[in-house]
Amino acid sequence: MSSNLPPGQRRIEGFPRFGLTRFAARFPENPNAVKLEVGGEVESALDLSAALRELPRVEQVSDFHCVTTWTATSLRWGGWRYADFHERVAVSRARPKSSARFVVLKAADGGRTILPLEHLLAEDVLLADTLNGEPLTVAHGAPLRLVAPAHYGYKSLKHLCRIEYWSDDSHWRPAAFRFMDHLEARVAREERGRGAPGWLLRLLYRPLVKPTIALFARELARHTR
Ligand SMILES: Nc1nc2c(c(=O)[nH]1)N[C@H]1C(S)=C(S)[C@@H](COP(=O)(O)O)O[C@H]1N2
Ligand SMILES: [Mo]
Repeated sequence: MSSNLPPGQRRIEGFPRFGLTRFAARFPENPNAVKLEVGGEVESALDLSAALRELPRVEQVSDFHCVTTWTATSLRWGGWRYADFHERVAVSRARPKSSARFVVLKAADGGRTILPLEHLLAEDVLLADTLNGEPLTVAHGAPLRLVAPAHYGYKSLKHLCRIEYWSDDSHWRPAAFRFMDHLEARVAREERGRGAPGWLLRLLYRPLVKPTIALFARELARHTR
């Protein structure tokens, strides 16, 4: 898993805190209490966080690919499969329209992302609350985050607190510039952004890695001291 990296990716030591610059100094108000509202085109909008406890826990080891070209290898995530949450909890209790094709995910730091429902149902997509055997830290998305290893890191939303089911993507407003936001963002196909080829975005993004890691570390230190 770790020896052959996808196109344009380079292995990084450790696992840096990362994201769009404007999220560097934003943190969830309550990183200890899981909240998971389900809304959008559903019959009943409700908080389904308690229902997670009814689902089987899973662990998985996967690599994590940031669109800016760094890859953190062999991260051990623990939590619940999104497919289990969807099929055993969301469908029966929130009752999304049968036409639901897209899921918008929203975070307690103001972050958001979108994925086609079919990709969220893949076996390796988790709602994770542990990393390497420890509860998630604020740095890595406490109290709950999405982990979608086949997609660039910007789909693995940290501090997840709301999920919305939609029939189409017409409600979707990207958190970043539109060219940076691919609907699917599959790593194997190098779908880094839309309208611009992956190889070009690699070159644009690579110089941002070091300063962004430094900024996110600085703001975390300021927040936790
Ligand atoms: N809520 C939220 N989720 C987010 C981000 C963010 O800034 N806020 N950044 C995204 C990006 S670009 C990446 S690469 C990963 C980084 O996850 P990490 O900070 O745990 O390394 O989180 C993604 N999910
Ligand atoms: Mo990223």
